[in-house]
Amino acid sequence: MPVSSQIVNDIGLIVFSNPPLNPISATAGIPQGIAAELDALEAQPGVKAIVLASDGKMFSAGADISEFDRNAAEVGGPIRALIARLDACRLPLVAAIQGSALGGGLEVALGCDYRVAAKDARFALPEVSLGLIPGAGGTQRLPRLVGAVRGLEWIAAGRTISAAEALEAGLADALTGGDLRAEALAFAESLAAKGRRRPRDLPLNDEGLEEAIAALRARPQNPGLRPAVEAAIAAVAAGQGPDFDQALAEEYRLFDALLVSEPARALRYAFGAERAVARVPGLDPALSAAPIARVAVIGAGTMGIGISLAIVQAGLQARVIDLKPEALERARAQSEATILRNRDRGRVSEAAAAAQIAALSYSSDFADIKGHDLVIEAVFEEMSVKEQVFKTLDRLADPGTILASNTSTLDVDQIAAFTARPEDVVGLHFFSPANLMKLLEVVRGAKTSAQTLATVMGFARQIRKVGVVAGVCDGFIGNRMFEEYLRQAYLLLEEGALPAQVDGAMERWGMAMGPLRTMDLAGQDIGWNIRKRRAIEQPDRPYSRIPDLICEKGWFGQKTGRGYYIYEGAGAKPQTDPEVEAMILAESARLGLTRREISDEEIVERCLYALTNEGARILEEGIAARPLDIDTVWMNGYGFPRFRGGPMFYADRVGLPQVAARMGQFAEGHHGWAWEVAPLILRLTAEGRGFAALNEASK
Ligand code: 3H9
Repeated sequence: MPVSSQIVNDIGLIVFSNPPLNPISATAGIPQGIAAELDALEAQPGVKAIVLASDGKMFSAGADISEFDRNAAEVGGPIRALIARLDACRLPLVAAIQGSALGGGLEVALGCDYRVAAKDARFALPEVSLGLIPGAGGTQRLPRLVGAVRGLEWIAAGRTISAAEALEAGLADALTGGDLRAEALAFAESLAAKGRRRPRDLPLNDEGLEEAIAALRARPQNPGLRPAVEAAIAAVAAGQGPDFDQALAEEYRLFDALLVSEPARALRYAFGAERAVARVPGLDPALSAAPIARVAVIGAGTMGIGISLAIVQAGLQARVIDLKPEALERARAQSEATILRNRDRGRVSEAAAAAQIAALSYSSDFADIKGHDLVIEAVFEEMSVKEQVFKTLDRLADPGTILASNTSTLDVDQIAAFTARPEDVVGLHFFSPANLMKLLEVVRGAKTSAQTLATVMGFARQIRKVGVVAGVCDGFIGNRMFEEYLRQAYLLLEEGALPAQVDGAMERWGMAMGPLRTMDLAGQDIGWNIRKRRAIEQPDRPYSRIPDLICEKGWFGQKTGRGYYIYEGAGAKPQTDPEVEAMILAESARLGLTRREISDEEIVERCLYALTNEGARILEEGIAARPLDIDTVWMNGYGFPRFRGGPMFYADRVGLPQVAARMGQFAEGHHGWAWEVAPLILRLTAEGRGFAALNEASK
């Protein structure tokens, strides 16, 4: 039974259960069940108060997000009806909160008179991060308990509140380190004679609200979350009026409108996609990941340092192995400096920082890879170097140790063939800086075993990365698509745009950083090597010389102080470079192109549809299993705005027929190859379907 009740010493106890996280799911009958048990208990003459509790590690993760796209008009109904029922109850109500009370879960607790919580409980109304606002009374009841200014701050930031802060603010009424349910029952017993204290009946302290709203509006905002923040402001401000139900109706109206808005759709797609990537099609879900505790990282360069930091930050042991003692010393110094900086900035405690430093060890002896569950190679990106390393690993590593390569472009099958255990070999492509970036491309070789794959996906979770499985190809999912995106950026420069316009258009659209600034940050020299290779391998594709001209000057980007822009000093803003602009104009002239005015719209469409088109080819080749895998790569590794949902989701929202038609128009320019519409897009368009259908079909 998802909801049950009993009577303990004249106190009613309702317990709901919807594992693992207890969302208030109407499909599972949670709100209806709680209301029914409330009816039954209220009808019992001896019952003096009621405790509402849940089973499991968390009180509730909120309303059931998986229901939001089914019938938007009905989303609010059941949970709002339950809270109205709580309001109407004649008996005092106490919520017993363990773990977290989030979103709609917290709103149900706010429908009770009091909240007794475990000492380590946490509270949040995180709806804004989904492009929403609390839509079951949270914007009205929370401010009445903690004040309008504080309530708005918490809602607008989706902030997580500790139990201690909740107690201090009046959101929690008692904390316990002991038996929560027993404490909540005792608390209910102590107030049985007092009658009800409904949060809706409390006066609203709105002192300073106008100033707080002005300050909130003045803060830099993620453009995708701005509509939700504005709605939160409007809803909390509506609470200043005399009629609670009218304010509540305003909140419901704002929530219902946001629910079907584009940013909210994209943000909840992102939420689902980032979790769905862990369910790898064809991989037996019963196959459990072998635990990883000790990891050896081969190579003490930038990637090796970042990877080893990510490992120790997640509480595992990392041993960095490099033949050069001076590289190890540099790695040790850099890693310790990063950890201590995190400590000084209050990101980790003193004890955690000490534990991270202690979990790092260094060796220049390859024989020290013995005793490790996983070895991650992060040496120079050159097949002959990889060959040497993997032959050594094969000779020295314990049987069963997983051997991973951090290669970003090389053939993982070829690397696996250097060993006698290709089933234990896999690609783990980290993104720089590896201790910060969420994405981990998990490259499945032709012979990688299902067990190896399951274990490294578990490892990705352990180190708090979003692991996405990719097949073997040059560039895997992300970098292969990035090349097509960059190709358009370069061609746009030849045809009439300038760097600041290309970057500006993409950034205004929502990309964290424009393509040319990204290359300046990453270092132009890396791209240069790949492009030289491509010019030979792919003679049919349009090739712009502009980045080569810049590289020939030695302008590799931020690290050399110059790239597409001029950078004066560390962290300085990019300045327009007249010499670069002159070079671009000269190149257009050399090509015989009459430069033209290019709209921001064209820049955005060309860069994005190039991504979508290559993404479709990647799907056709089975390099990515589902469109959602591609979208997750782009949102977590390339600064694609979550409120746009990734290049495949976005193309669906525009409509594939429209996307294909625009590609056809672009093909009329002088760069035909790039706009040969991928057969998958043509097929889906003919079938009247979108990429979403492929995600659905894989469930
Ligand atoms: C809301 O409440 C609106 C109301 O104000 C108004 C209504 C009218 N619903 O993340 P995990 C699933 S909006 C459905 O891997 P963790 C999740 O998809 C909601 N499912 O665990 C996954 O399923 P699967 C406000 C949910 O420990 C499984 O549970 N609430 C929900 O890493 C495990 O999740 C939020 O925004 C849900 N609400 O992280 C909180 N939550 O295994 C959203 C989770 O099939 N949730 N699932 O892929 C979270 O932020 C994280 O899940 C949480 C746990 C921090 C709770």
